[in-house]
Amino acid sequence: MSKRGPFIVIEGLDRSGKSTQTALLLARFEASGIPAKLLKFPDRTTAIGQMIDSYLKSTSELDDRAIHLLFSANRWELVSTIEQLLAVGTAVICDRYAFSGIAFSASKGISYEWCRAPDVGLPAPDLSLFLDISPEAAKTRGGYGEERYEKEEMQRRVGEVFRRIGKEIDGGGREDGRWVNIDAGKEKEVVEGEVWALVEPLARGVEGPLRRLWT
Ligand code: NYM
Ligand code: MG
Repeated sequence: MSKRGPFIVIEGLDRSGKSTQTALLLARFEASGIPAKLLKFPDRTTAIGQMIDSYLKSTSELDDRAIHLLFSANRWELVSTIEQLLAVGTAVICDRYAFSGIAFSASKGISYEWCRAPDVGLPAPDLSLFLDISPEAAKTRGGYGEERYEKEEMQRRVGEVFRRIGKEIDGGGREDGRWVNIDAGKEKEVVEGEVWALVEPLARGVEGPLRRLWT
């Protein structure tokens, strides 16, 4: 049976180095001659993504649950793209995914279960890497931008929810793939090496069907 592409997700707080590390990971795939595509959530290019973008930039206001569902819909609209890439053996690297959806909305006070529900059944990553950085260290990295949620206190709560998600994925015996915390306070070359060491065993393809999150 031919292998499908691996589905790799990189998560973390704002300023944890996700964009840098996903770009470096894509370069590793390319240097190894393995087809790979980098996706980013939210995908601000779609109609739904543009609504999310204006919410994050505070040029529009939305109910907390309404914006949560838009973030989720923004993933669902990319599912067929993800499935098609993986099926032809292309690796998919995602900068944020459903875990960000839960972590950010639950930290606003919406229940964890409610936040998770719309993402149940999405393609499950084979490996999720959490770039672990303290909100204090994140703040020193040039400070936060102007977007909603980029406040130290909010990031602290978001980090707590991420930790809960990680424990459930790794400890629940579920078919949701692996979750690994990486110390993102280290130099970017060191983090990159640790990321690649975890991804490399999957890089040339994965056996077995794509699993579904939380099913
Ligand atoms: N975010 C991202 C959510 O609140 N829910 C989601 O489902 C996703 C994917 O959007 N502060 C938040 C986290 C970020 C913000 O993401 C924009 P980025 O990676 O900074 O562009
Ligand atoms: Mg950001």
